[in-house]
Amino acid sequence: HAADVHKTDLMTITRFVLNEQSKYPESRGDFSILLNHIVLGCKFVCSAVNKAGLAKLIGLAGETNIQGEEQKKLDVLSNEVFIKALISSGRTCILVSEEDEEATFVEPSKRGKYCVVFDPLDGSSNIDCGVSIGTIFGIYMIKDGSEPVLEDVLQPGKNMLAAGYCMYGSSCTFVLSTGTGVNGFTLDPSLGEFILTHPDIKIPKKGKIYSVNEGNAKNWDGPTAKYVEKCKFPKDGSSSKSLRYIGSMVADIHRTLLYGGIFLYPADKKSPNGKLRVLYEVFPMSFLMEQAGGQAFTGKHRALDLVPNNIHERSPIFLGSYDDVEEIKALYAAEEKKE
Ligand code: P6P
Repeated sequence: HAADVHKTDLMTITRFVLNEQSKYPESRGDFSILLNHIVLGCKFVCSAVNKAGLAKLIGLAGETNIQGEEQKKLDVLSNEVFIKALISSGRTCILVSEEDEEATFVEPSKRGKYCVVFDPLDGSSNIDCGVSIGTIFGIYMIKDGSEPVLEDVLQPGKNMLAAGYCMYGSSCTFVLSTGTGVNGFTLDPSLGEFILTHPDIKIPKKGKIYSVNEGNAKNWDGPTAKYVEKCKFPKDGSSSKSLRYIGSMVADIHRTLLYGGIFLYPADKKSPNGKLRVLYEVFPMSFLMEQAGGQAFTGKHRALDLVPNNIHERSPIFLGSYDDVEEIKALYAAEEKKE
């Protein structure tokens, strides 16, 4: 019977968000409208990404198409779709995209109270070989009701109201937290709806996987090198961890969230602040990890406490299972004591 109920009681992301909204009677549904526009953008990108391979075959993606028009690269196309969808929602006032050097300030007639930071197509260098890629986003409320200013998107990650990602892989999976846990939805192409498939995701307290680009090993600092060594040659007789590294953040994070373990993009001599961007990679993924019972650390402090100084700032990041991150925090703390 339970299975039948599931089949007939379709919990779509729209219904889910409206249920959430009903907990705030004073809410006018602005957040639900905003999220629906983000979901719309993801559905479009999912369809475009799935066609990318085919499009390349018939000379569309990234080259001139049969009408001789220059076909936009998918990440540029995705960015335009999200910018337009977010502005047309009438609920945003500042947009920060990985694709745009400057923040977008929405014109007054279309302004709302939310600020959205996003990477429209993270890992897009992996499209041609068919590796999963994704959209990552975070949502802030403008700090006070007056004129939107850049400081409204330079808030610490702990001030985010919501964060999530959409992974374009073998299936299209939308993972979202609005601050009361993490839920995953899978796109049913026949309905064009995201259906709740992973209710209340909790990351295992400890994992058996570490995820890092070992190719950077020669540039790592002491604590990271010691931690990875421990993963490979545990001193306490426990079995070594498996290495899984896809090189597409959404895919690596999704696996970490579901299976447990730790994802590391440390600082190194080449990149003193690491590679990943604070606003639209580090903060949303750290927000999700904490909401799922894990944690996120920069090598110095809790990732969500970081206050960014510019919209494309980078930070080292260690996130995943609570106990695994504790171990690397201890190694950095010991290093701190020596200095
Ligand atoms: P590296 C993809 O280009 C990306 O921004 C993230 O999606 C991914 O986690 C990271 O870079 C991979 O970086 O240096 O290991 O290739």
